[in-house]
Amino acid sequence: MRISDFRSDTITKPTERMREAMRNAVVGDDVLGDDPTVKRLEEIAAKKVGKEAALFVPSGTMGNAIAVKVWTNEGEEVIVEEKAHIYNFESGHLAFISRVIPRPLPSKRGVYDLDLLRKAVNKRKDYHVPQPTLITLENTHNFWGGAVIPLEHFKEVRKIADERGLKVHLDGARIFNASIASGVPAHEYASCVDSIMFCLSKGLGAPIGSMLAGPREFIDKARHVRKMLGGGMRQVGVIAAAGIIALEEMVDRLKEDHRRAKILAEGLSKLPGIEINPDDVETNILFFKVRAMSAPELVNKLREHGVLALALSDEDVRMVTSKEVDDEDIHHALEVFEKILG
Ligand code: TLP
Repeated sequence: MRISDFRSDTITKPTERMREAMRNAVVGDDVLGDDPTVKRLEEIAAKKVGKEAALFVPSGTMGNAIAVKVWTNEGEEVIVEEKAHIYNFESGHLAFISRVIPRPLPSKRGVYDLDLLRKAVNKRKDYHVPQPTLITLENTHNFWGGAVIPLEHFKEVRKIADERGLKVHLDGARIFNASIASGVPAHEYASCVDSIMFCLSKGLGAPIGSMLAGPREFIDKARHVRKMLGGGMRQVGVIAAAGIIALEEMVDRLKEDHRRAKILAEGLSKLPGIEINPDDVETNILFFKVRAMSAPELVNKLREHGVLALALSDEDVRMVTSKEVDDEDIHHALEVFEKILG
């Protein structure tokens, strides 16, 4: 049976070019600072997002956790969007590692209400009141269905942060999806924030790894926190080699994933018992509501026919396109949906 896997873009497997680069990678002990392949990846990554320096980390979660730890002190407040991955899906590291208070704010598809944000930033200075020191952004926004956050919003958030000297961290796990969809280079988004994390292991296809980028002094501190968390890796050029291919060869093809997600969304929108607006699908992630049965029930039925998706609540299903699904998989998925719901 054909298996079409739409659970995530984290399922992507390394390309032949990556495997070849991994086999041939020149390596050294990166904790001692002598893995030339990691150094090259960190230079390429920093340059891509226009930052002074970058650090290779094992996961996006660790990259975000390190950034929060470096930018904040215990008991301070971190402003998060209420559906943000960093707040909802990273096992609570804000509390566990950084011991900060998340201040969730509502948004319109990941775009903060500027009045609410300004209010949250300009809190009364009073020793009773925990003071915010960091604002986080997410682009593309996962749980808003891969929404692209406009550059204009980044500029506005920067301005508000500067009113009280706050730092801004971007969870840019899928920043290249945002960039391909909007035509805005990744370094332009990054120029509005103090630090950015982005993943090599999602749509870009590397097997493992994310990058954290920012000012050199920030990255020096981040290297220390990475070691503390057990994220110092030794001959890791073996993996970094795949990351270099990811950044150099895998960005442009993301438009294919976006095109396929749109076709899937349009097909789904015509089916009874499914609620989705194809206009909301800007990149490679789509969420829809199921009315005909529960989301877990639908996902189980899909699985029986070789279509894998994730139920993220009783009524919400998420599907993600990646290099592991082709046009035939889209066709297969729509046929199976029709069989179940049609
Ligand atoms: N997202 C995963 C799951 O955790 C939901 C996925 O399948 O989409 N930021 C964002 C916006 C993410 O979507 C993810 C992973 C991360 C951070 C964390 O990255 P990893 O999985 O490398 O720790």
